[in-house]
Amino acid sequence: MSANRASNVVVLGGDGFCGWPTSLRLSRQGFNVTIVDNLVRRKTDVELGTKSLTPISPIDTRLAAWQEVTGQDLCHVDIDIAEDYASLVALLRDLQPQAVVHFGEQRAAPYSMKSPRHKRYTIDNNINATHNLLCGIVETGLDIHVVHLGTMGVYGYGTAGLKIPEGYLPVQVEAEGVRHEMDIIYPPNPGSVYHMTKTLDALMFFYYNKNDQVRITDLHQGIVWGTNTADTLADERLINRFDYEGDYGTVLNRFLMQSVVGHPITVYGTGGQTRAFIHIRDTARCVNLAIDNPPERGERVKIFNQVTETHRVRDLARLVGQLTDAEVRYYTNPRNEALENDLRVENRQFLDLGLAPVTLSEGLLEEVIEVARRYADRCDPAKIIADSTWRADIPVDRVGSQEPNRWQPDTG
Ligand code: NAD
Ligand code: USQ
Repeated sequence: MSANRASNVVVLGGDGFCGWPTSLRLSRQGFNVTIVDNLVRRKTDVELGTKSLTPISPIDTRLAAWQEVTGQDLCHVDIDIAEDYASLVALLRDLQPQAVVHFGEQRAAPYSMKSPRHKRYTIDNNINATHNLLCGIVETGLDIHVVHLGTMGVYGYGTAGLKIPEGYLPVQVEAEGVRHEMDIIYPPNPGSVYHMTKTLDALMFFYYNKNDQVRITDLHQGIVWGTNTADTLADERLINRFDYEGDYGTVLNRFLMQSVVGHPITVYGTGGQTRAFIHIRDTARCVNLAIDNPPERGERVKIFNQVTETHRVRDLARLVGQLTDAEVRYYTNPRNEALENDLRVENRQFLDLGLAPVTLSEGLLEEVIEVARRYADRCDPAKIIADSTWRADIPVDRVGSQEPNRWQPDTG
């Protein structure tokens, strides 16, 4: 094991859907992993009257199981990183981590649009969490690499005919007859209050990198699907969470779960949205690659598009429908988004670092279906339809129809 491998890594939000399998992978790779998580996601399940489709163990049971299975220690510290700045700074001073992986934000777009309280919580939580981390690193004077989980949603999902570049757009401007070439941050175009927090995070990264030379990698991740990794499968108590309800459930996992419990597949609008996807196993691999390939001090924020493929929502619905004989239905879109979009994404950097992507295959879809089947009795059908809408004038559609739904809110 190299000295590098023996280093401390802090995983903010390490009890969550992406953070848990990533923490396990990093621990298995030999990093000393400390999970910082205030367990708010578990409390949100209580608020929403729902629970993970998979029976996730309490955090202490998870850690004990990992110790038993691998002999590796994983620690958990309960800090609200948005509220308790002093404890976060004390932890950084104490551990002097090589890297902090930052998953610790409210990540559901529908939850962020539920009510003024949810909008304000999402902004307060996510912006303070990221700013506390950056400010705290500068206060300690430590040279810590921040690896942040951002989103493809910072770009919006249009392409203007080009592949969405990895963070920076080369432009030419003409001033007083002289041509200048420069890279600008790709114009932000958030589609929800949640996505907006990620565009604001990006601006904070730009500033702290410029002013204080904080080393930062921002991973613009697509929609994560799948449930387990080899590590979470090692013991039933290590199982990863599976969100299926209207706020936190994401599209492909939802469609697979719906097909199992006999609910129609809930395509919003025409299903014309094209989105970027990545399997949960690649999430963990990419974060590992990002830690192993940090930017130099003084280098600009490194931005990766953490995606492996793109798919149109209605194509995914058809695929799952054909695989499982489930009915596909179209619902009034609770979101304020385009009826159709094309999406092409540059993702060379991770491929160049050796990522061999896990892409959508029948086998992997079956794997998720199998998990959903095993725990189908934990599903509350009443929680499947999304009841958060992007605007008060958008109706909640609990019935759907067989035909694509082209209704859109008035945008003046
Ligand atoms: P999650 O909600 O399952 O996990 C987030 C974790 O952070 C939770 O365990 C929660 O308790 C913790 N947390 C939140 N606020 C905190 C605070 N103030 N202090 C301490 N802990 C806090 O979400 P996830 O799906 O694992 O997503 C993790 C990150 O990856 C998010 O930032 C999200 O934006 C990003 N991401 C997720 C996806 C996806 O499809 N799940 C896609 C792209 C990007
Ligand atoms: N959709 C349906 N039916 C459903 C659920 C969703 O048609 O039952 C559609 C939505 O209208 C949307 C698309 O599927 O067009 C994706 O929705 P989603 O809920 O799967 O994903 P999103 O809200 O974008 O958010 C998720 C994660 C978020 C992450 C983001 C990456 O929750 O944390 O940032 O994916 S990305 O989409 O690339 O920006």
